[in-house]
Formats: sequence, structure tokens, C-alpha cells
Amino acid sequence: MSKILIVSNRLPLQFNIQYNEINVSPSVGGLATGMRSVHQDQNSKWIGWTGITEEEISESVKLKIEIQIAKEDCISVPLNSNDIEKYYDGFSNRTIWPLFHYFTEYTEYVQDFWDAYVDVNRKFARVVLENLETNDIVWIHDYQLLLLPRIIREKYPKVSIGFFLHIPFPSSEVFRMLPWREEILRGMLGSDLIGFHTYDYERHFLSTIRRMFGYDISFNEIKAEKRIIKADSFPMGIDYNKFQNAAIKKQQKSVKDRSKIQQDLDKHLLTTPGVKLILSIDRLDYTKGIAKRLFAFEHFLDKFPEYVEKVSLVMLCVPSRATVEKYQEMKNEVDQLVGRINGKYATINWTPIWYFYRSLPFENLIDLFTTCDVALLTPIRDGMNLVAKEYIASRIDKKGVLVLSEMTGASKEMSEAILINPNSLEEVASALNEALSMPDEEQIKRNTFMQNRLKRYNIDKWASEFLSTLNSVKKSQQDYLAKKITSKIEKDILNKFQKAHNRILFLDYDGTLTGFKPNPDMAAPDKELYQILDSLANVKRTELVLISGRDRVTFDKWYEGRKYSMITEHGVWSKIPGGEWTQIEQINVEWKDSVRPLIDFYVDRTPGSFLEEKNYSLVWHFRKADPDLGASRANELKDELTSLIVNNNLEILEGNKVIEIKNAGINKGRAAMYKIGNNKYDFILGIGDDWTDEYLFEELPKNAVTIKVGMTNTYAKYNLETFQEVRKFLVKLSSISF
Ligand code: GDG
Repeated sequence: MSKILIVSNRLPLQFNIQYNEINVSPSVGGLATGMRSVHQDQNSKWIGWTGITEEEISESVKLKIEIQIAKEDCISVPLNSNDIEKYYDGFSNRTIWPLFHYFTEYTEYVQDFWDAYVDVNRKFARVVLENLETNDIVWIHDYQLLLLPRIIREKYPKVSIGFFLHIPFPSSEVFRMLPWREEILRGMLGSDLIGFHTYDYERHFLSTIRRMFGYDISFNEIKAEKRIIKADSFPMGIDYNKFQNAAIKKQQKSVKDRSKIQQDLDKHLLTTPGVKLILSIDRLDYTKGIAKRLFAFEHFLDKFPEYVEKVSLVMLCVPSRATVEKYQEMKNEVDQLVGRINGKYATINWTPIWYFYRSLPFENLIDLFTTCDVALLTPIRDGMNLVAKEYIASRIDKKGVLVLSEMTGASKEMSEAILINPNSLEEVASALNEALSMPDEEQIKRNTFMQNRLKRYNIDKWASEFLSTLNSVKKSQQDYLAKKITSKIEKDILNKFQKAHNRILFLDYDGTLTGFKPNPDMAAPDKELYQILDSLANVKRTELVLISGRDRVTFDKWYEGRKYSMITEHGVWSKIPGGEWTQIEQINVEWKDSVRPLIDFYVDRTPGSFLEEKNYSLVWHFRKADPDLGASRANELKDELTSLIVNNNLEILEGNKVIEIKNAGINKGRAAMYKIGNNKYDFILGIGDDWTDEYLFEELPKNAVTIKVGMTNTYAKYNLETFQEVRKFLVKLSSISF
């Protein structure tokens, strides 16, 4: 039975060793909390580090830990203190973490850290490979293991690998600062599916890939390394019922059975009626905006003094990465700020900030979620922020107001919260005032919307959508492979070709017989191509037709005196060897005068793009433009052309980085069928690379051999990957002996 191998830096367990005895508890943190329920529900093994270095474990404890781990269906990756210092504290938390959260000034670029990162990713790979069986799925998590997909793929090219990034993926302008940027991206591209929390992270990733490698990307599919790799966004949900049920259970408890914290909270609320509590919970991390939050709270008390003695901020900070210097500095800053603000405002009866620097059991989190009137979450950057979702899910009374930073992934789904820019003290202070005075009905209305959404798109849905998308990517890779010309298929085609009496070959030019160049004029045929085409044209009873969107003049210049037939401008003109150009379609081109100024306008606004004027069409080329700008301008242009297209019976052909406007109804398929006419061909071949060639594949008779160059959905029967493969194939056709 196939299984899922979940791989993350840490196992979802924490071990506490005292006097050779071990105590196990679930580990805290977004990834562990979220994936734990996936692990429980699926046939899976979880691979990761225990949190204890090899140096810290004695032989006897080691065995005990292994037993505990095995009980939880986990497998450990042993790491030593040097690994942790350089791979975890170093490259993961002093390089990638700050850079991906846009803290570029905190980012350290240290070769030693990078070497350790590569090393530890290999250690993880070894354990994965030892446990991997045919048909297993590998689901890798987060920024510590960005190289792992590639290492596994190299050993097992066919395995299904999903990767999910729990933190933001930054803009390409920031990502490119990383000296090891290519290796990191190549590592990620070892996956079949790469998941992000939000569309913004996905689009940053795709634009980075496009800029760095120039790979062909259509929608969110990357065509690279002879595979289709998909990037998609899957906003991580929570185990909604767990939070609701825990809140219900707590409410049903008698006063004396409640937790100590709850009893203290109850007592406080009873003795100081009308007082309100604001809650914040996060790991102590500079990305979470804790210091800014404190400044904002101070500003709030200054600006709205009526809340003095009426509101307290309950701030739970979970210790995190305490060995990294920046975290120690931040801890000092937060300690001092809390001290200063409490010193400034505290009265005998009131402490403005209740500060807890530790983690609390789950039950106490629920106490805080259900008791506090407002949740104030102000990250400067946060991949998702599950606490925001957990707060809302725990509110069985549907009350409580969420004040949430718009820099969190969660803000994209929780628009009913009061969204704030955490850098604006003014905005946060006003938001707190609004939250504290929000009428109950309004709170209930907003939370009902959010709860319904959280209930629907919960952690199970998140995981199942990720896994089913992974499955469908695998399937489309297989579909593509099924169309690939294998040596057996090739043999059949060659056989048919040899036996036929009357053959016709339709070959597209750009992208099919030659690669793309920045400018179309630079793509003239090379010597090898002339040789291939000449020998094909010399095969007896074989007509070779070059069928292209190119103009007559260019083809005349390139093929003067050669024995090829030609169809140009997508099917307007036709010529046989030694003959004159004849017009297949009679057309009127008055429309050009109204379309030309529009394209000129786009040329001016899109550096690197240009207009090509053909006799019967206008073409806007944007291959040399910035890829994102080009793609977005192309969409704008298509939109603007809509009414002109309809009124003049025109058509837009979208090629590879080109938009061509021409009269409707003219296409390569129609032109090829004119050419075939009543002739009895018993071998018809069509090869092309972009969707203008799909007309050809569609129109040619059923028994024709149709071949698409590249990895996209197609009418063609077969696929070849590159123009070089096409050339090799044509050489084989031309060298058949009869
Ligand atoms: C990373 C990304 C992304 C917190 N304190 C205690 C405790 N927690 C639990 C919360 C929540 C989790 O830890 C924290 O998750 P977050 O999402 O808020 O933040 P990160 O740890 O930074 O997680 C983040 C996440 O991965 C998932 O992809 O959302 O953006 O940075 O579940 O409830 N749990 C217990 N005691 C505590 O004191 N028991």
C-alpha cells in the first residue's frame, strides 16, 4: 500500500530529557500544528529531526526516543550540533528566513552556512530514500529543505514530489540578492507541485523562474526539464472542529474544573467589571512585529486615555530560535519595552501589559482565545498566521474582534477583520478603538462569515486539495508522456512513410525547425537546416511545404531557388517551387489603419516590444520586453482590441510572445486543405509548435501524422520536445532508402 512521506525540518514532537527519562509532547508552531491532523488521517510516515542533537543523546536515551518516535509513525534524521548551528540557525534562520520576509538588512550570506545547508539536505534525502517505496508520495515542507526535491528526483525521476512553502516567497528583486539563488530554485523545481499560501507568493515565484531561467510558463505551469511543474496557492486552513469543540468543552466545565489561568481570568473580570482584554500570541520573532505592536499600544493609550485602567494587552510570546543573535536582541528590546510601558501607565489596580514569555498548553490557548475581546496580530510579514484563524474558530459566542496585519497571508481570506498596516501606529491605535467599541451584532455578523469560510476550507480540505492537485499534475505528465514519440512509434511512422506513394509534409518554421531569437530577423535558417530540408525535398513523390506566419518577402529571401512549397502569413499566400505567389484568400486590409495606432501606443509603453507589419496582418512582438510587463500588456491589448475585432471580422492569434491581428477565417488548417485539394496523398505529416498550428492539426485528415513541439495540450497525435528533436526526426525520414 502506498504511503505519504511527510518531510519537515522538525518532527511534530518535543522531547524533554531529565535524568535519562524522556517526556514527549506535541511541538508548537504553524507547520506542526497544521500537518499533525493530516498525519493522523493518512497512511503516512513523518520524517524530521527530533530537536535533540546527536551530542545530547546518550545511547540509552536514543533507544527510548526511537521507540516513542516509531509509535507516532515518525522517522528521525540525526543531526549534530554543527549541523544545527550552520544549517538551522545559520542558513535557514539567518539567511533564508530574513530574506524571504523582506528583512534584507538582517540577511547574512555565509559560505559555511550554505555548505552545511547542502549537506543537511543530503542527510534528509538519505533517510527519505531509505524509506521510499514505489508509488509513495513525498510531501516536503518549508524553507529548510528547498534543495531536497531535486536530490530525490535525481535518484527517483518518476516519484511524486509535492513541496509546500510555509513562509512568503519574496519578489524576484529581493530573491535575486541570494548568491545561491539558482541552486535554490533548481532544488524547488525537483518537485511536481509547489504550493504557497497566497497567489502573491506564487506569482513572485513564477516571475522569478521566468526571469532567471526564461522557462516557458503558461498560467501556473512551468515547462522545464522535460516535465510539467505546477505552482499553485493553497491557503492553509486549521482543524476548525478541534478549536470549536475545545471551546465548547471549556464552556461546559464547572468553575472549579476550569484551568488555573481561566479561573484567574474569571476572577479578574469579575472584580474589574467593564475591563476588556486584547490578546496577542506569536513566536518571539522579529517578523511578527511585536515591538511595533507595543509602540502602537502605547500610542493607543496616549491617544485614547479613556481606556486607561479599562484595557489590558495579554501578550503571549513563545520562545523561539533563542540561539540566534537577532532573536536575543529582540527579546531584550521587547522586555525593555514592556517594562517601560508598564512603568509609565501602571496603577495599583491595573497592569497595561501582561507579558508571558513561554509556551502554554493547548487548553490555555483556548482559555485566552475565548476570553479576550480583541485579537491584535501585527506581523510585519507572515506567510499565513494561523493564530488569526484559531481565534475566530474558538469563538463559539461568535463575538470577538480580529485586528489583523494586511502583511499576513491570512488577511487575504479574512477581509471581515479590521485590517491594518502594522507600520502605522495611528492606524493600529484607531483600529483598537474601533474594535473595542464594535457593537455585538456587528462582531457576530463578521465572525459568522469568517467561521463559515474556515469551517469549509479547513486543514483536511487544504491537504486533500494539495494532494489531488499533485495527482493531477502527475496525470498530465503521463498524458504528455503517452504522446511522446517512442522508438516504436517512430518506427511505425518511418514505415508508413516508406510504403507511401504520394507524400506531403507541412512544416511550421519558428519554434519547429529553429529556436526563437530575440528578433524574428535573426532566425534565418542555418546550414544544417538547409541540408535537412533539401534532402527531404529530394525524396521522390514527396512535397515539402513550409507553412508559416512569416511574410512572403522573408521566405523568398531565405528559400530562393529551393525545391520547397511555401504557405505564408498563416495561409494567405501559396507558392510552389519555381512558381509565383498566389493568393489563397482575397482579403481587405483597411482595418489596419485603425489597429496600427493602438499597437504603436503599446510599443511606446512597453520597452523592447515592436510592431511588425505584414501584408495581411499586424503583429506585436514582446519577446524582448520584461516578461511580466509583456504578459500584462498583452492582456490589456487583447482587451482593447475586442470591439475592433468584432466590428471588422478580425481574429487574434496568440503565438509565442506575439499577438497577431488578422482577418478571421484564415488559418494554416484551411490553407493546408486547399493545398491538399483533391490530390490523393497517402502520407500526410504536420508539425508545429504553437497554437496557430492547432488549426493544422485539427483540419488535416484523420490518418495524418500530427506532431506538436513542446509540452502543452494539443490536437496533435504526438509530441516532440524541441526543434532539435524535430530535426533529428526529419533526418531519419530523409535517409530512408526506397
Ligand atoms: C509558520 C509561518 C504560517 C503558539 N503559541 C502556542 C501555540 N502556538 C501555535 C498556534 C499556531 C502556531 O503555534 C503558530 O502558527 P503561526 O501560523 O501563527 O506562525 P509560525 O509558527 O510562524 O508558522 C506562518 C505557518 O508556518 C503555517 O504554514 O502560518 O506564517 O511563519 O497554531 O496555535 N500552541 C501551544 N502553546 C503555545 O503557547 N500549544
